[in-house]
Amino acid sequence: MSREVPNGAESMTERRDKHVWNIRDGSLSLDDHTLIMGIVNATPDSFSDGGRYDIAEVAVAHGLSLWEQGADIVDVGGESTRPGATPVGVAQELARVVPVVRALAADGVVVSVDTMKSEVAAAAIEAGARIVNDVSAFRDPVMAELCASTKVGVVLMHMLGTPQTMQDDPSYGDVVAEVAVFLVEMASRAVVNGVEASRICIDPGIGFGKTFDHNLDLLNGTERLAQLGYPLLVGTSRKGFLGDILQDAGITTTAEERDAATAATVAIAIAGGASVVRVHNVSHVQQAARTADAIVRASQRRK
Ligand code: PMM
Repeated sequence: MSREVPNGAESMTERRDKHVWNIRDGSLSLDDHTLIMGIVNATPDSFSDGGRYDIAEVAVAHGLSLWEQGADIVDVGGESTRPGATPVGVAQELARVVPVVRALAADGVVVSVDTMKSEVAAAAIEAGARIVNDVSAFRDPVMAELCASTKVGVVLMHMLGTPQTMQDDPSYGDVVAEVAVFLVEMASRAVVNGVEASRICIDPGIGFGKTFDHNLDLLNGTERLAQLGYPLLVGTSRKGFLGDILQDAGITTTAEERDAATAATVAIAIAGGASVVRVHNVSHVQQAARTADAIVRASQRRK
């Protein structure tokens, strides 16, 4: 089941030269192909079954199916971060996330936990999570130390404000420059707090305190963001701005109907140098990602 780089005795510098992302107990190659992070939202609003199924069971089955489709990482979250979403308490998030992480990790899946809470991250790591995906980039003061001591991979994402406030008139001078400065600062702060640079991945946070134009500017700025010295993750999957683009083109879509639009953004992100894409429909997006990879790598070989 493993698609990982063997965990040898190389130095950190050698590993960075070879373009790997170090995670807990191993590393993921960034050279072979763009990594696909499949999304599992273990939240009741994500399943339209009216509560007929046990959420954990459905979430585990979904995670396994994404893994079998070729996801390199399965990202498990128990708190919706959509604009205006109601925050959930620690106990509830723990109850949603930990059983799903444990079951997937036991099956050999590389699991990341999508959380802003160090208590949830700690329990998820204990249950087998190897990456912490924190959309707040370590606002919880314990998070950096936890990630440093457990040697997990980390995703540090840019968000303006909180999911409750982030879409209240977000404004920037130069969105790409400001997001870049923030990400470099957060990564440096993580390093100061003991997180090895080779474990850090950065993410501009598409849709998190961004207008329609900001999202497009950030995607057009992928190349700048990918040159900041850390692998870049881009998460556009099914997001509202894709609905707006399609609406402008006379195409009305639900979120689930935006996988072709997502695939277009994935190709653009990969052309700009993104190393990881976070998506709902792994099998669909994988075709776009592998195609973009082949084109980008052919041009790199000739340089
Ligand atoms: N987007 C969402 C949740 N978590 N994590 C990262 N690193 N990047 C993202 O863009 C991101 C995320 C919100 O999307 P969802 O509710 O569809 O999962």
